[in-house]
Parts: sequence; structure tokens; C-alpha cells
Amino acid sequence: MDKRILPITLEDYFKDIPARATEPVLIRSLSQMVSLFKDGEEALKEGDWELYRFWTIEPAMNQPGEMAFGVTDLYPGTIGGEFNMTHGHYHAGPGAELYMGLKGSGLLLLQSREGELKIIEFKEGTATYIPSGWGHRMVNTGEQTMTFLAVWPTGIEHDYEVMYRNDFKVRVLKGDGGVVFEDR
Ligand code: PAN
Ligand code: ZN
Repeated sequence: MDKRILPITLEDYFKDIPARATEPVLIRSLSQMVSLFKDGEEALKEGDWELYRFWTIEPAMNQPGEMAFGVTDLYPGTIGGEFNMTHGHYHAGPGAELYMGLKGSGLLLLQSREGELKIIEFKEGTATYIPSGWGHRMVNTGEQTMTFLAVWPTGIEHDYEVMYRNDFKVRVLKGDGGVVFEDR
């Protein structure tokens, strides 16, 4: 194909994500999120494992009006019966976000600072707008790696600490018949 014609599908664009990333890949392991899982300590005794990794592309770092985006590979599996999930965070200050499903399936948890919870079914092709002020966490409830794209404004800060004071209201567990929600 003529080299002036650039790939346009998401799959093509993100096939080579490590080469496109502008920051080193970020890897999160169970040991870094152990207290977020109900039986995290117990599960860690069996050994540490990588829960997910994500790459960030920020072509115009912190410049007003610009965008940052990234791809996350969230692996399948359970930790003490709880489905694998991202740490979850709020954006400090204003800053909305767009999540788009590229592969796999799961649930996106959204929670406002006032405690309103929304659960969105996620799969390839799902696009969800996350309003400013809403915490977000992706849960992989499927059997394959879940890959999703996130787009957010440059210059925002990610608040992770809030999860240790005010976590999501539900845990997502694997029951006999599928997904089970447990109140936290
Ligand atoms: C995403 C997340 C990514 C990893 O790019 O940062 O999926 O999840 P945690 O940040 O919760 O570890 C995003 O929401 N950016 O704003
Ligand atoms: Zn975010």
C-alpha cells in the first residue's frame, strides 16, 4: 500500500502500541493493589502476578486544549473470587474521559463523589463518556485479556489515594452462574 496512506482502524493504530507510547509502560501487580481486594493478602501468599499494564501517548504534554490517550491490557482471572480490575481513580479537578472497548468484555464501574454508582457493560466497540468528577474502574469479567482505549485531557492529575478512603460501593465476584455483586 502507498506509504502516504496511514492505517485508520483502531486495531492497526494500537497494534504497535509500545512503539507509539510516550511514557514507559506502567505495570500493576497484585502486591501494589493488595488491600483493594477482599482476600488480597491471602491471594498474595500464592505469589504475586501482573494484573494489567498500560501505555500512554501524550503527543503535546500538558499543553492546553490537548489530549492524552492510552491503552490498557487487563488480564483475565480472579483474586480470591473477585474479578481482576484496574486500581481505579478520580481525576483531581475537572477532567472528563472517554473509554472505548477494543477487545474482551467486562464491566466499567463509575461512581460520583456523592456516591452514585453506575455499572456499564463493556465489550469490543463500547464507547462510554465518563463525566468529570466520576471515579472509574474497569473489571474484566471475561475469559480473555480486555483491551480498552482511554482518552483524557492533558494536565490532569490522577487521584488514586481516594480509593483507600472511599472505594467503589460494590465488589464484582465470580459466582456459580456468573457475575455477583457484593456490597462493600
Ligand atoms: C486509564 C487508566 C488505566 C489504568 O488510562 O489510567 O486504565 O487504570 P488505573 O489508572 O486506575 O490504574 C485512565 O482512566 N486514565 O485517566
Ligand atoms: Zn481516568
